[in-house]
Parts: sequence; C-alpha cells; structure tokens
Amino acid sequence: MKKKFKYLLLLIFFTVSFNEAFSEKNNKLVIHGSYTFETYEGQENIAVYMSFFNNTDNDIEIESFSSKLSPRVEMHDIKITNDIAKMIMMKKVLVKKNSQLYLQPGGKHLMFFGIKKKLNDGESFDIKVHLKNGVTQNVKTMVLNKKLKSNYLN
Ligand SMILES: [Cu+2]
Repeated sequence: MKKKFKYLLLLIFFTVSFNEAFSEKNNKLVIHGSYTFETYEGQENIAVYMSFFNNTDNDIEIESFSSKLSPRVEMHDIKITNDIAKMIMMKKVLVKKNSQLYLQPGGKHLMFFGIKKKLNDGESFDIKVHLKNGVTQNVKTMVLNKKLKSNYLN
C-alpha cells in the first residue's frame, strides 16, 4: 500500500514537471548574445543587437521591450530608398515557428532613447522582452568596447 502511494506521487511529479517543461518551452524564445557598444559622454541614444530563436511550433510575437536604462525602447528596421538608409519603427515583431530573427548592425535593431548615464566597456544591463502571450523574458545585455564596432560593421 505504501509502495503504491510512492509510485503514485512519483507519477504525479513526472507528469507535472513534464507539463511544465512542455508549456515553458512552447511559449518562450531562446535569446542569445545581446550587446551594445560603449557610449561617449552625453550620448543618449544607443542601438542594441540580439538573436531570437523560436524552437517551438508556434509563432511568437514580441509586443514590446523595456529597460530601467531608458524610458523609451523601440524596435527599428532599416529601409534603403534612393541610396538613403532610413530607420523605420516596427510595431510588431513576429518570430515565426522554428525560425530565427537576428538583430544586427546595418539591419534590424533595438533603439534606446534618453539614456542618462554613460555606458562603459564591460558593463551589463537588463532588458525585458514582453511577449504577446503574457510571458516576460529577461535578457542580460553586454556593453562592448567601441573598437570592436568595426568588426561588426561591414
Ligand atoms: Cu534605430
């Protein structure tokens, strides 16, 4: 009798943790390599880059981004018309099922406005990624030396 009860508990435990793992995996993005570059004195706007991996069978929509560092965070894309690169704001960001979305110099990026402190090489800060499904993910973002900038741009 006692043994049976133990097995039952074990079964419940595995069922619950399986469900949790499954649902967690199915409504979240894997987010890698978030970075920006150190700023100069008085610089208030920065671009931030990261990669999103949607390893689920559902499209995942990002509703917004936020950070204590900035009162306003926008997602931008770059559109070239008549040889002039223009930044356009993206209202919604969709990461399709089983696909990736890369934010990188010269392309899609996050834009932070109104930063009041200088960002130095080696520092890091948090960005919150708010998904439309109600999940909020935290991403640690590294501040890189601006000498590295030329390696990222081409
Ligand atoms: Cu921009």
